[in-house]
Amino acid sequence: MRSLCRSVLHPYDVSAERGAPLVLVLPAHFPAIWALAPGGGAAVRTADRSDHPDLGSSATRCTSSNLIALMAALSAHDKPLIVMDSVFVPAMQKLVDERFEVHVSAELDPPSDRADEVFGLLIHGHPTVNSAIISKFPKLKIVSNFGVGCDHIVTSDATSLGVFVANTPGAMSEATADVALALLLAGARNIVPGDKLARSPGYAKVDPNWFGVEVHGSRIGIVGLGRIGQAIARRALAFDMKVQYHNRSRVSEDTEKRLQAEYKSSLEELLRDSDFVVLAVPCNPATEGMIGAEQLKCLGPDTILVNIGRGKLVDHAALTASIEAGSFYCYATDVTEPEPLPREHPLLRSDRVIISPHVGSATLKTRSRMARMALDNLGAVISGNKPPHSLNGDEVESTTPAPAPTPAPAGPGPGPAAEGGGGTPT
Ligand code: 8YV
Repeated sequence: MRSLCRSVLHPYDVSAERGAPLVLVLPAHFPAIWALAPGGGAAVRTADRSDHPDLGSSATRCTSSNLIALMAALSAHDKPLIVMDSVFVPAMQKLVDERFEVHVSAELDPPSDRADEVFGLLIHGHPTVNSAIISKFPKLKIVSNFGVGCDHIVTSDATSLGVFVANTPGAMSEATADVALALLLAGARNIVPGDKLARSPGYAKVDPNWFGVEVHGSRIGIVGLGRIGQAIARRALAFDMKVQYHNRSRVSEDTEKRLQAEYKSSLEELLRDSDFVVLAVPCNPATEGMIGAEQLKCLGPDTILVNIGRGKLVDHAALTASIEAGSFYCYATDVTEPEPLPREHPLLRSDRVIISPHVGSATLKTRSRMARMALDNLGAVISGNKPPHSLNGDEVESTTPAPAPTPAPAGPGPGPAAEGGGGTPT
């Protein structure tokens, strides 16, 4: 019985000497279990009740026979409960299922009768998370975003409700920079219309006067020289491009030297002086709509504008007008606003537009790294700690009394923390 207790109840605190009361210290996500531990017989008592206000008053003792039922229930509910908006591919979902009990709900609804057991949301498909969603879960501690950009989460709502918002910075920088270059090259060298032409039934031979735009030796203007922007700059150097950038604040001299990057304090000047412009900034109230009609006018007729940030960075009405007027060469983007664009949207009909379906981070290696980081954020909170990558960690910590630490559920150690800092989503 004792070894069974230890194995079933591990990693929760158990002490069971023969003939002595069994002491169980269960974390807050176990309230339902205690209904299964009626009084009588010998064996179960709680630890210091004042430390564990969730424990019911009838949950102090149970007989050895109903202890078996209790343990069976414990093993079924052994893992902390989270809600996901959609599941991962099996290889990644396995990482989640090893550590957590998962309820899947596209609308982010709790499982019936268990709303107060849900301690975390793990969100995958950019659902809106605001106070209305968070309020469905009375004991929610964390919204763990699978991705770096958190523009779909109202972080101020989460903070005021004492809920951490965590993300996965750094995990996808290289993969996303690869896609930025793929879009840039495809736009410059007419790869998409060229592919259509080469497959078309009447195709005989390419017009010898149909040209693309030269990439090597050209000037790239990177808007946002964060992690992703820097990964793009390194790739651009390999194409002998001159690297220029605009940023909220200038990067260190070392970084500028390493990337041979020239700072432009004016966005408009960067747009005027670049053959390729890549948007790699996070979307927030300061950057939303940063490329509007005035900025689009700065682009030259052969300029290619690449967007791997968020659709909302670009005013789509102004963009459509500019594309239709042929005022710059090509808009090559991984993101749109909305996503997807309505099927009748004029941008979908233009040969000057290339759209990849938000796949910047979409490789199994990168997405698995992101999953591990998102899980580490959840695991830290279960252990009573601040998530390693959070947007509001300090604020939530300073307003919330520290929870009694509970042992972290089994699982791999911390993810690639060195890659990512706090809440700067680039
Ligand atoms: C998505 C992203 O998170 O990191 C981001 O900000 O947009 C992506 O990596 C990913 O597509 C999952 O939705």
